[in-house]
Amino acid sequence: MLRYLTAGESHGASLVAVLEGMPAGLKIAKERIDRELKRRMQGYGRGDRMRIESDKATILSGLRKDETIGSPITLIIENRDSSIANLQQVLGPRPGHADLAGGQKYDRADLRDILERSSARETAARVGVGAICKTFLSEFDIDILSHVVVLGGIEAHTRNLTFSQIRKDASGSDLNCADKAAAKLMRAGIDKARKSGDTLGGIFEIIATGLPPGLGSHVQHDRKLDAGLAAALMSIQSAKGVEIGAGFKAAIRHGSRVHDEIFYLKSKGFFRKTNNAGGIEGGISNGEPITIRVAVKPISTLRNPLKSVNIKTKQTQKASVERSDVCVVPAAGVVGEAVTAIELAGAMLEKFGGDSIKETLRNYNGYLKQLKSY
Ligand code: EPS
Repeated sequence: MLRYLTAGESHGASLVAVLEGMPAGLKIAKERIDRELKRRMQGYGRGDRMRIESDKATILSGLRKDETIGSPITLIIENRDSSIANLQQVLGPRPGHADLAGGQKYDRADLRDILERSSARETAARVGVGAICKTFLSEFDIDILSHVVVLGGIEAHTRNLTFSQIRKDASGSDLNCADKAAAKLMRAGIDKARKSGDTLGGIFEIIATGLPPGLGSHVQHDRKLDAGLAAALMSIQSAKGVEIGAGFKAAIRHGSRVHDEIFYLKSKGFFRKTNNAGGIEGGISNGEPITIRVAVKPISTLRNPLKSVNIKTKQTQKASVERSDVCVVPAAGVVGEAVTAIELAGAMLEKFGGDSIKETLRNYNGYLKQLKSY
């Protein structure tokens, strides 16, 4: 079983993650982890914190000579801004943030005690864990990308692009968007929102390729692959909706225009010409790419703040203003890749097991052989 925990406050000493269940014998390149951490910090519309930090991971346990040894892997990412002890108290909860509900739940008189942990800074730790899981998935030629498909109401036109075209075009964009013309309009939207002290949300898409059919299961609610992925993606700060394949559009079409017809070629095995199911049927991967879209709300810290109530005096006041971003959709996509990688690595290990990569690969190859004669 693959599991992980993160710890750390936004302005505490550091972020920490412990990942357990990764088989032994996997070569980990620290540069790959740092590259992912850097990607998370980028994106037009990010705030000043990203100019302060330069996220890098230190691995404290679980590796010997850059190779996993089966024991829990501990990652630590230091915060350059670790001013938590000196930060002023927060009394005006921001609508949309965890401030008020968290303050009530944990009975804190200073909402900083809540926001320090609810901040999306925590996602740096998850991106570190995700980079290790991506390395694991590479052993099976499973690849994951994210790209921005909507930002501030502007839609990117990418439906006809292949996986590699999207990767190429999106990675050259400071918005991780494969449609240049749309990205220009999105950037203008971010500039406008910044000027008026407002924020913007959007939608990112995740595509995962190279998956075998058979991950997850229809037999029990908590073994369904789509349910696990949806939970993982919904757990990203700012996520407000997850749709798999055609998602909400499938609800308004006839069945004949939704379900992906089945074909067979001896050279290819079973395959589809459409992928409205988004690669998952009955909670099981069907061998087609997994496609998921995640709706990201606008950041809830507004420089031109909304109405709120002082939790001490109960007087109406403006919500508190913290240093923040105008838009985090591209960064949220990088986090989406990470949590998808963690979920898929867990599903691979559930199906194929193995305490060493050699064993997992042997089991995997045996299954592929079995599928060939199905
Ligand atoms: C973030 C770090 C935070 C914010 C942002 C994301 O740093 P700070 O609060 O010091 O500016 O920039 O957090 C939020 C959007 C939020 O609502 O908390 C990060 O590392 O991703």
